[in-house]
Amino acid sequence: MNPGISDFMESLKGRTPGEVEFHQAVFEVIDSIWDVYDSNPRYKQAKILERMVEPERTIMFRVPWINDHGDVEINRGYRVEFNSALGPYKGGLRFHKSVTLSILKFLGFEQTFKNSLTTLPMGGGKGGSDFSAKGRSDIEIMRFCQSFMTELFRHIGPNTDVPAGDIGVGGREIGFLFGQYKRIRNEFTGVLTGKGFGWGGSLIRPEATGYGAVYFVQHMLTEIGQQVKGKIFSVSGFGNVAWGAISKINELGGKVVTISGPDGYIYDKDGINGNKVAYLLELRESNNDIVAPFADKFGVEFVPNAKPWEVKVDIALPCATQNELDEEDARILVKNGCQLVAEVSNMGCTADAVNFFIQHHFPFAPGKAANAGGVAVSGLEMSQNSMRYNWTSQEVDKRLHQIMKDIHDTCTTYGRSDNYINYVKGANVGGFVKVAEAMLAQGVV
Ligand code: 2IT
Repeated sequence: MNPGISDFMESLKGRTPGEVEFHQAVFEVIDSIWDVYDSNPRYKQAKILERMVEPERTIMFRVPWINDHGDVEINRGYRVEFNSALGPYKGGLRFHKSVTLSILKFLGFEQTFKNSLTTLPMGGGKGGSDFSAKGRSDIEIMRFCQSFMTELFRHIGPNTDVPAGDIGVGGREIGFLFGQYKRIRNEFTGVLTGKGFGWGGSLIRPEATGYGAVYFVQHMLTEIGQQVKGKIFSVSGFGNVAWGAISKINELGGKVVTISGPDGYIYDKDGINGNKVAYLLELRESNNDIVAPFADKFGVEFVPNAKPWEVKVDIALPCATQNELDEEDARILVKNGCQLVAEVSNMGCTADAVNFFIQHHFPFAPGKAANAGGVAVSGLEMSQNSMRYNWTSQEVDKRLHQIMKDIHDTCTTYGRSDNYINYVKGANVGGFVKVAEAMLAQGVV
């Protein structure tokens, strides 16, 4: 490893002990952009990288609430306001028992570069809680969301910080959070995105992450002379992101044979289509966080305690969570003839899996490029809220298409070499340069 990179990482680890996911996300970026950084004395002199890895502000707070039995429960709430060089902090809220400061710092750091790639004026942030909806009633979820917002409201605003959904936070939770913000502030503003259509939400926002990822995959396939039509896909997860991706793949003539949950994966050789796709939303709303009921309902195969990457497919799309696809999975996919992997979850692949793909010149897209369609349509929701106007779904979809094409172009501009497009390098350099230039222009702040 380049000594400059190892010194930088050692120093970071010394200041942020134990934050392994954050270290992983930083290393991936530093490794890609080091040559650009090293050869640009302006960046070094202004300590741009050292500043970028330190969030501008980190808020941690107590979230007390009362469950259906009348007992008091306490969760921990967070908002990491990472970087505002390009616009208000922007990024989702994750409610899941695995949430820690390290997880939210990795997500907020990634979000800064992702948002930069979208071409829209958004800084980077992320937040959430170790609260999990699993086994909770809708009323408990509402009480939790209200308590969470009773502290968060003072830190956010339509020109300051605009949260949205992530794992465990969908339309239902955004509704409860928005209602409480509006009540406390006495203001109806675009302070959150992912709102329902009819009360400030954008058409296509629920579908946007999955649709955008499939548009990105279409551009990747064009580069290797292929198309979605006729391809077999494996997808992990069964939430909003998987749902959007599967809908678009079906529309374009591809076939999805897997989905997964914490309990195992579904194999459906006929393809997950028609009312099976709509059922995914019901599964999520049930608050059980398992995928097995899908097999019972549709009479298809359920493979317990396993990941879908062992299935032979043409294209694999991790759509669940970080580090869900490791080097062993990557080797199996490639051995089975897989032709392309795109992360739709954030940091869906381990560092070793990513290295394996790049070393084998295998077409691989990182989440910050492939899944940027979600936050991009959040940016378009902010624009519509500012105008107090709604675009049609065709209008939003057209803009989403253009943004995904622009991100693909940025990746090829910075990542193309002889006969391989390194999308990791392309996305990181492309995202970095814009943020770095804005930080330089704004002085030492
Ligand atoms: O990871 C992500 O980009 C999101 N969860 C969406 C963030 C947003 O502000 O829409």
